[in-house]
Amino acid sequence: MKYYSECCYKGKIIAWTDGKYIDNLKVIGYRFYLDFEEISVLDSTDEKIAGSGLPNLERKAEVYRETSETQISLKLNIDGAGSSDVQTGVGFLDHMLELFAKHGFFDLELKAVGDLQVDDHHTVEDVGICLGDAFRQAVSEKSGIRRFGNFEMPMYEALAKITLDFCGRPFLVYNTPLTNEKIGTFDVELVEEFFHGFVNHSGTTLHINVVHGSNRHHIVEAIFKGIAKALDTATSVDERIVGVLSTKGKL
Ligand SMILES: [Mn+2]
Repeated sequence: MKYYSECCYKGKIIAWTDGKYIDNLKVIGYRFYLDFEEISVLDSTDEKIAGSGLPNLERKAEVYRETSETQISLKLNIDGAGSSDVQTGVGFLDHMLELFAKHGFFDLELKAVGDLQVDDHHTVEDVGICLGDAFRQAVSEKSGIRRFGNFEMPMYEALAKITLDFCGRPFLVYNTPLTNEKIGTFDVELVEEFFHGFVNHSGTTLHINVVHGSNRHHIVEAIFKGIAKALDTATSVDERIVGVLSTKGKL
């Protein structure tokens, strides 16, 4: 056990051996192997470990998606610092994703090349899809995560009430006073498209209820910030949770 305290790090991360999770090992940068109650630090390049079905200790994901309409590469670290490098060609979406990363403490690198000569639709929708894929990958088996998250986010006169469940069942409630207008050159209706893509690919039940608000920019910003906060909670680890938080035993 001598390496245990030396190598602890933030977050409850678990080691894996013989189909059993071992709680309260907190490891980043090392991989542990539990064998007959002894823990040894092994090189992460060790093939035995790399191929042994260890859970995703680092809670990171990389997604690449290419269609005839868009080409998107995305890197996500759920346990980040809120840094971002986002280039989608859609300025308003970049702004939303930068503040999403900042307020959720996610590190996000995203580059999208889409058919903006048509309009922003495919790019916005496909970025939502890739972000959803990344979250699903990064939480892996969802072991230890709080699963639920909610936040009421004000932005001046606008108030967005966000409620989500990282349960594997995609469902979107999108209840806002937004009408089909533009924010700058951005079509407001694409916000709903973005979250449809996100929900379907992350496997979340997401309720977006904007209680009130009049400025379109404020309303959408409140939505993105509120979701960032709710996701930060839902994906965070509660040390009391053993396995997944479900009576079914699976999420
Ligand atoms: Mn703004």
